[in-house]
Amino acid sequence: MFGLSFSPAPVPCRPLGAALTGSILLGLLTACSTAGSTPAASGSSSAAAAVPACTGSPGAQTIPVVEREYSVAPCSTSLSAGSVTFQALNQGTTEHELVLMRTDTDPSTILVDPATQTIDEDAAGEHIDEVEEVAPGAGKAFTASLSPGTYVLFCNTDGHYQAGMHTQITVK
Ligand SMILES: [Cu+2]
Repeated sequence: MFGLSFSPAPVPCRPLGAALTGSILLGLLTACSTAGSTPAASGSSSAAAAVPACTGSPGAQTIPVVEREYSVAPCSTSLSAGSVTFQALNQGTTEHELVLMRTDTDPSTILVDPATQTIDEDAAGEHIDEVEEVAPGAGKAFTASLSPGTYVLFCNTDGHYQAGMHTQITVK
């Protein structure tokens, strides 16, 4: 599982890696975090991977949404009303889902049930559509016809919402 996507991540600190083969990764990470001269501008696993650009046109948009632990990153948070296809792209290492809900509530204030570690998708707003069980490295899509308003894109896998997997979007 390490080999697939991130193993040769460039470490933007110092060019001393070549000499230190065996324990380079750990060594460089330590060097990075303590050196401080170059705040990890790229390469760290927490740095945002590029989100593919939005495509289509107002009324028929396609919106890539990159999911990882623990964030939901659409190509844009300001969309046009009409047909919108959301493409959930799981760039994380665990399974995610992508749910679209219409609500005016600030997503950070929506209650998470401590027993289930999820939010109530029907109580918190109007559930529009979703894709479930998006495997790491995989993608799934759904298309919705959206009227102007405020929505939330989120993952409701146990514990993921409160860990940060929610993003508010506005449809105009
Ligand atoms: Cu998730």
